[in-house]
Amino acid sequence: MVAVPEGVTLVVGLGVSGRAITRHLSRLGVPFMIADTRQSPPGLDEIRTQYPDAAIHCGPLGDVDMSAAKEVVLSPGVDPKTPGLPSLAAIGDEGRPRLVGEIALFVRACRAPIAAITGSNAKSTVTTLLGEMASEAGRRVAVGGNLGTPALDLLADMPDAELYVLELSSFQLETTPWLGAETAAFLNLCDDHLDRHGDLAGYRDAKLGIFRGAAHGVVNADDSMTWPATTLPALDRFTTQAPDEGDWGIAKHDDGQGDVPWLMRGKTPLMPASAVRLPGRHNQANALAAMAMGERLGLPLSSMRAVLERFQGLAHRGELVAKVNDIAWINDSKGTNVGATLAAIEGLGPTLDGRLVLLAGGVGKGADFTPLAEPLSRYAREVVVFGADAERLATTVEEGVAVTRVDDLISALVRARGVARPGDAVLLSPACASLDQFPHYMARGDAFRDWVSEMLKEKT
Ligand code: UMA
Ligand code: ADP
Repeated sequence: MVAVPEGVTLVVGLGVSGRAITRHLSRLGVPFMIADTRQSPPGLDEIRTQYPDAAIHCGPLGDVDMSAAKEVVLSPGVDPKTPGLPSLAAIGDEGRPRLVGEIALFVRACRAPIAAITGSNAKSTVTTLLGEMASEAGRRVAVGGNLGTPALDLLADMPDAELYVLELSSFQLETTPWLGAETAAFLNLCDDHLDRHGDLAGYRDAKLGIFRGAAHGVVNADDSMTWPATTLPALDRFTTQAPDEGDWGIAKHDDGQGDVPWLMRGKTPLMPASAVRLPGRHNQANALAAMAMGERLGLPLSSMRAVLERFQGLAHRGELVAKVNDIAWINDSKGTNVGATLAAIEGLGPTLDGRLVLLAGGVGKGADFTPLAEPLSRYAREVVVFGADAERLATTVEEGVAVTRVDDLISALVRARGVARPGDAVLLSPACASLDQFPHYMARGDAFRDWVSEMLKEKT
């Protein structure tokens, strides 16, 4: 058993967040110790060199006596229920170490308004859109969180920021006792991370933390799971239908060229839906959510429109990699849950002359794949499954669509090349995390891209 010395902060996890936490504590001059559940976590030697005075424990957390610690700061990938950790419920109890995450430290140190975004899908897209809108309006804005740059690094990188736009995951929110966002959005909810949160209610509860102390909320009128459990000082709602008074939505508007769909605020037309460069209804919903947050932050409509008209989307989200022999190869590796894959199938399916060849599978995180069965029977030529939960996915959908089982993504691509016909789209939207076969979803998307480029070279 190793003990955390009296008054020392324990940092748990040596990943991207853990390293940002150590940098932050070091800047503040707070003494810390580090623990990681893995025997050889990544970056261990670097940390040893950087902080030679900090004690480091590698192995089970149950081997660490945390009772004298000033605080335990947990990385998001580590479950707060891991044996050895103080309980989350004990936050603030006298005489016991508090268990918090990186965002709690960020809130304490942050001196500018926070715009915070959560949801099962579209977080990165809305976070990036809002960041671009603020920047277009001339604001000094820092953008990060679950998106990539850890929130604590933003404080050091841009100490004079006027606004912090943060993408926050359920993992980050469950260890944030108070956020106090100027504007907070909960975009949508579908099965995801159930292996960690137990069930959908537990996952939703964690996400509702986005509203703790918020001055303004943005929720999805079409998804009651995103609505806060308590009354907020101000609330905006978005929908992909015609909006109620004051809501954000999409309705027909006669702009002199006939009745066409426009993004609307109540009865006020904002911009033609066709002017939003990102494709699909789901992205129009994303545009409305970003605009509702932007309006609260005082951003002019002209800046918000300009960004929506030019923003082409992030890599690995519905990204057209190539079109060969009238077959589109689309990388949606960030489709890591059923909701994202549904949006991809329903957005793309009706636009094709041919059909979809879907490549899917990996770690299903306990989700129910049933919602995919009907749209796949309508739009897919074949589903090629691979990875840890391939069999469960196959048995859920195979009544309505042809299914081929393969070992990995490369075999799935080879199979897809064999079955796709002109007019089809080969879509990697796995509805699963990649961690059984790849380090992360980016590596999976890169493997897809690389294979497609090699195929193109062979053809020329
Ligand atoms: N790990 C251990 N033992 C430890 C510490 C970590 O086994 O003691 C494992 C975790 O179980 C996990 C991996 O190491 O499998 C990484 O965990 P971490 O907490 O160190 O993660 P970070 O490297 O700090 O990255 C995290 C987010 N990752 C997770 O929440 C799993 C990143 O989001 C985020 O960009 C980064 O902080 C900066 O804020 C990634 C993600 O997949 C993109 N997020 C999930 C999602 O979007 O669905 C929530
Ligand atoms: P997140 O950060 O929440 O994972 P992203 O913006 O990275 O969100 O998108 C993740 C996946 O969700 C991508 O596959 C993307 O195409 C899909 N997506 C984007 N917007 C929506 C939406 N409004 N509803 C469902 N899926 C969406």
